[in-house]
Amino acid sequence: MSVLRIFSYLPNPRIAKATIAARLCGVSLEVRGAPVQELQDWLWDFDAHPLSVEERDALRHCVRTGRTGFTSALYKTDAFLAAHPFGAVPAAFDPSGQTGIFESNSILRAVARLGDGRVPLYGSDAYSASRIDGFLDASLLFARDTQLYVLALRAETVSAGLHAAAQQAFTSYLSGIERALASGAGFIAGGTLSLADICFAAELALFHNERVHHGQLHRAGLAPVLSDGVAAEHPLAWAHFGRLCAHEAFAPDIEPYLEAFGKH
Ligand SMILES: N[C@@H](CCC(=O)N[C@@H](CS)C(=O)NCC(=O)O)C(=O)O
Repeated sequence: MSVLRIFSYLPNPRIAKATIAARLCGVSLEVRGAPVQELQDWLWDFDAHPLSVEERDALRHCVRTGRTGFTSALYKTDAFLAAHPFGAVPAAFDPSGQTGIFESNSILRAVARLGDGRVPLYGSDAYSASRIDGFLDASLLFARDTQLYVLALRAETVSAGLHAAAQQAFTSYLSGIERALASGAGFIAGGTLSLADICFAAELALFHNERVHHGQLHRAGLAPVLSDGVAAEHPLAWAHFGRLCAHEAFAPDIEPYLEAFGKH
């Protein structure tokens, strides 16, 4: 039986954080969702499902304007918004549907806690767990600026300001990861694979969206952030990303996702 239900657009590397951790911990997840353009015709709820025409008519009162990444109206139930006050996906629920878990890093933490004892992905004590939290917090800062950039690329509205913020966030995050790996311990937060590595791989995979927008960047006189120079500037981080992508727990999610953007 699944111990967590997650609703999202698919594929989504942020949901891959949870599915990778679940593979490693032996936790069973239920994933519901569809490609991003189809979620406007889905019920955003614990019982998420594609809506029939009749249901859409009956649920007009649930229609809300999308805020981030969605320009269409979305059918979010009151129960969904009670469980997920920020109204975003990925959206996870406990088996009763009463407890909503939001933010992909916290959904990732939930999987690790549910699989506790099998693989110590979330540290071995308060200190190591908190160090992992630090990497997850740093990744969220990276993710915030790069989300705005990737969404603007998709909408063909990228500006020099958004590009500069993404470049700054990218360099700052990758520099920290590079320094962490320079200890030689083998993984980002220490000597074993942790949530910090899973989050890093998923967020960097997501950033590969930039690759299909090189034409737009060129027309705007902007250089790709994810350029050939990244491997030279951040060699440890880049090699670690390559190793993680090939890892048996990561590959089922990350490899097909990256294939859509060409080889990394
Ligand atoms: N930092 C969040 C990002 C979640 C997020 O912003 N989701 C957007 C899609 S990219 C969303 O659900 N938007 C709903 C809306 O526009 O109403 C995470 O990692 O889970």
